[in-house]
Amino acid sequence: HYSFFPGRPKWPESKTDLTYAFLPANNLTDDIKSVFSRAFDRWSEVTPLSFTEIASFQSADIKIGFFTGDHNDGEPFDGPMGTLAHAFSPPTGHFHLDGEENWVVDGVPVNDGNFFSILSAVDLESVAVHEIGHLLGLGHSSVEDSIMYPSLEAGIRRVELVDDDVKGVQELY
Ligand code: TQI
Ligand code: CA
Ligand code: ZN
Ligand code: ZN
Repeated sequence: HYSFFPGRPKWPESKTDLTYAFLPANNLTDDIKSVFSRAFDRWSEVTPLSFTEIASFQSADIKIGFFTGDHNDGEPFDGPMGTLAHAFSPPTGHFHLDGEENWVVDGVPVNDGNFFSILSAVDLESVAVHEIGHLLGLGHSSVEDSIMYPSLEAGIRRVELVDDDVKGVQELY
């Protein structure tokens, strides 16, 4: 079953048009950016929310960036595996990903593709859909195939919302 963060934080009722931006220093390719766009679509399809990419990192509601190690928010990243990403509850909008993961985009490793990196491959879209759930106010779910279930096997893709995810987010918005 789905859950919320303590105090049930959510984006204000008046703010259904949310914007997002990528950390300019990351210089992400269009392929990587489109993964996030698809991940946002999954959630906008079942809520009154819309998500639009804007250029200004400063003024975006949701700020997406890849970081390595300590990046000054008290939650340092840890290299391959362990923590993959973290997102803060509304209305903070910070969405950080560990730049040292062996990210896979559409089945293809972003960095190299050597045997060892394939063993720890993590599907970027799956993590993005999960973290956006957190950005919207969802905590973890006890339903095993839900997007918000707190575990994902290496190399596995899990991008489709299930009933439990939809019910959870629709209770908020
Ligand atoms: N990052 C954790 C997560 O997003 C951060 C976290 C731990 C957290 N406890 C929390 C966030 C409680 C909110 C509430 O869950 S992670 C997965 C999954 C992570 C884990 O890097 O461990 C995914 C990121 F579900 F596979 F375990 C993405 Cl999909
Ligand atoms: Ca890590
Ligand atoms: Zn961070
Ligand atoms: Zn989580």
